Amino acid sequence: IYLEKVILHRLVMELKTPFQTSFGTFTDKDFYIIEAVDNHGSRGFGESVAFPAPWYTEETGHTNHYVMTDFLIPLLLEKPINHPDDISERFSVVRRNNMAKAAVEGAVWDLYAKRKNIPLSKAIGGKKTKIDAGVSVGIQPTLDKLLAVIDNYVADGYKRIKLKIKPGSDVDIVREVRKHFPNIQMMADANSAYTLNDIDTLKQLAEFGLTMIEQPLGYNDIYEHSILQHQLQTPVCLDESINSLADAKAAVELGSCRVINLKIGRVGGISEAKRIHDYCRQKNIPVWCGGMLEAGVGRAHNIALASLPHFMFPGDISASGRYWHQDIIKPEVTVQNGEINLPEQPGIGYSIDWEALEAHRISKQVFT
Ligand code: OSB
Ligand code: MG
Repeated sequence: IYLEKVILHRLVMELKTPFQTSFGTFTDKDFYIIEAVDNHGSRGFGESVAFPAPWYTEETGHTNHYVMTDFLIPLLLEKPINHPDDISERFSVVRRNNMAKAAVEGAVWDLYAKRKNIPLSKAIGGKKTKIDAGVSVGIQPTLDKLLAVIDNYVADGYKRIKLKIKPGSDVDIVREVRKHFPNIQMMADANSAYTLNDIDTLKQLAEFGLTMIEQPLGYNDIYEHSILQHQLQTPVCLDESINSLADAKAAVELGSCRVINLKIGRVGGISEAKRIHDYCRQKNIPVWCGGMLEAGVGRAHNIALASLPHFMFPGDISASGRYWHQDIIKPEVTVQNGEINLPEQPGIGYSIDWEALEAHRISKQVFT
């Protein structure tokens, strides 16, 4: 692949409704669409998934922009690329900044699959023709509101509901939701809101048949989660703690979790996500695809990743309309009977809706 230029489109998109987690409330996304153009005029697209504030990990839209423009894009344009799997090695001179790396690598993956005239899912080894859709439900102002929101998602066919919990908004909430929805596949995500002192609360949640509890302890922790998992019946799923294959190995070997949430941005790209997927498959640790409130381009990458065989649970991969009034891709992502069909077009399989993208764009920069 001989790249001729990289274009950064900065977009601001307002969420349909604010999304509340244990650490803060999101109202909009300010992020970048990365467009890579090669010497044939083929174009690939990636999306930076960091949030406007460093609440979930240390990265933000601003740090993504800085690292991409000062380091990653020059490295990318420096010499031709044999295969997208080589990019993570080339970027390894930059420490961490995984979401910035993944955004740039993602554009090259899309371009590579388009040049081969195959869907991205096939380019990375995916075999599924459809994937199961789940939905992450933010913390709601009242229990009635929460039940009404879940009711709508159940009616839309979502196969798994994830509840956001935090101290003071946990056991009672989960009990009530389970009472109203006795049969739904349900899990809880704490986004690091607890400590080992809360072990009794976490044990109480086991009564309500949660398929797993996500990231209960420190965002950087692997050791204390191993202590917790050895005392907890409910499988622990790690999200924030897993930023690389090395982290996944440490967590699995120490028994810190029985499930891993894989996010392309958090681990630095599709290539590293595949390596973690393959390792977890060997170790019999199921994975599923997490979400970052993505717009259409990032959503399309997630759909492709989740087509790999060891994605064993519905992901936080929902319809475009779950977050956006108008997405930036055509067609938009839709959920039918709780499933999303893998697109069959080359690359990410969705076209850019340029009118929509330009409506949300606040600036554009070209690098050669
Ligand atoms: O922990 O997975 C998370 C949203 C913002 C920050 C962190 C997380 C989330 C979600 C929603 O759970 C994922 C999505 O629906 O895209
Ligand atoms: Mg999470």
